[in-house]
Amino acid sequence: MTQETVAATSDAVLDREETISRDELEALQLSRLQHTVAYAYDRVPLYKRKFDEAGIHPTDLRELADLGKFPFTTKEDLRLEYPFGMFAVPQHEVARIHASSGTTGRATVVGYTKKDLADWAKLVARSLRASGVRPGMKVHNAYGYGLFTGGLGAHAGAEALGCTVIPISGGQTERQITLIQDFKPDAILATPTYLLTIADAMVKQGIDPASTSLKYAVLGAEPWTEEMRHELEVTMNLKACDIYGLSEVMGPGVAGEAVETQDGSHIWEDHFRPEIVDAFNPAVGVDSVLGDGEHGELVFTSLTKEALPIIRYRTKDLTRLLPGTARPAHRRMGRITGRSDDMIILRGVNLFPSQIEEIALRIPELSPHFQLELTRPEGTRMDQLTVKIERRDAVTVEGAAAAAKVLQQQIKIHVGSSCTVDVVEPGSLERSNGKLRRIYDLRPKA
Ligand code: DLL
Repeated sequence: MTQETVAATSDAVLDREETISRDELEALQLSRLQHTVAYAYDRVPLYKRKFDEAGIHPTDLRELADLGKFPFTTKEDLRLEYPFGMFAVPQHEVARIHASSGTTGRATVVGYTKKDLADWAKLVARSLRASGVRPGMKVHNAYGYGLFTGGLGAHAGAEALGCTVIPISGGQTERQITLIQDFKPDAILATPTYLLTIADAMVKQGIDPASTSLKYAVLGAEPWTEEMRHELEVTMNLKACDIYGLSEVMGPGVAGEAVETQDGSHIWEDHFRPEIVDAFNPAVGVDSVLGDGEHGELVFTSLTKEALPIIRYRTKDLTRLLPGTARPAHRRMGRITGRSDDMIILRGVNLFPSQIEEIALRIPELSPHFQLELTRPEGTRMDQLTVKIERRDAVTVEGAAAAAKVLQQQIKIHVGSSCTVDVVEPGSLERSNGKLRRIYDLRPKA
């Protein structure tokens, strides 16, 4: 452990910044923020241009609320500056590059200095520790390795915490199961839907998923619900916590959940300043910033990053900020209900896949394996939603048909949308290998 750490809870040593007061934290945020906006303005032409256009200067940032006067940064900005235009250091100081898959346009490229990598590892270690992982534990890392930040990000954090890391990456589910049986890891790091795939495959092999050595799961990279947490905890007999992050801001470990409270991820506010803004209001300015507890789009400003300082990045993730609990100075984020660009608008009603997950998992006959299909039957202008969902193994076809009716009614009551529910055979829908695609938009392209 470094000198920055002090003893805090009975069985874990926390970073000093995890235990400071809110006042001390905000003072730290202000000085780091003042440095970051000046640093970004001086080193990244895009920020200079945007600040100048908005008539704002780094010296205008006198208190934390002044951040609301600065322009937002979007994924589009990163795409336009592809590949390295947003980097604030010369290339030889960039120790690592990651990138998004680029399936919906040009990839977004992010970079890290040696210090950025050390900070990232520290924050992932902090998140894992909050979620129950301890030095000396064996950690099975099933996040994908490569340009995706999940694999290498989680790996470095687990190593920094002092764990034994098993770098299996995503996929090859049979092999994952063999290694879990043979190596007896204490913790698993994966997307929630991939952990479900693993549990399912275990059952198929006649292995009880509750019988493994796994005690902790640290899950993220896609939206998931309390119902899914319950499903995984019961099926696998472990404690499942959330980890949140995004590559443009760092990667996994921007926020992490405490196992003793399991009440949402604490945003590590000594490194990131969060804001919630009105997702559908393009206005820039202090007025567009919403208060704690209000639902909107999460926006982040990095406070310590060197290679890719990011100012007011629009994540498109919809959630709200809540007061800190297990780490009182650091605010929590509510569950991500969805992304603003993943929202289905069905005859005027907004709908997210996580709402369907929440409702479906309360119906015992239905499994967590579902897809949403959007169609527009020929000759009509009406969009139609079909929920394809697998019945549980032990359920009869008649039982499943009754469950389908219940699901349809519940969606109508709780979401307000009419849809068709199609209960399908167990094992017939595509399984996740990482981030699962839930929405299949089969409507004719305009
Ligand atoms: O998914 C980083 C990550 C890896 C986080 C492993 C956690 C674990 P990106 O590929 O850039 O980075 O995708 C970021 O994924 O904006 C959210 O929409 C979604 N996301 C990430 N974590 C969560 C979570 C990684 N815990 C995007 N809950 C984000 C809900 C999440 N959504």
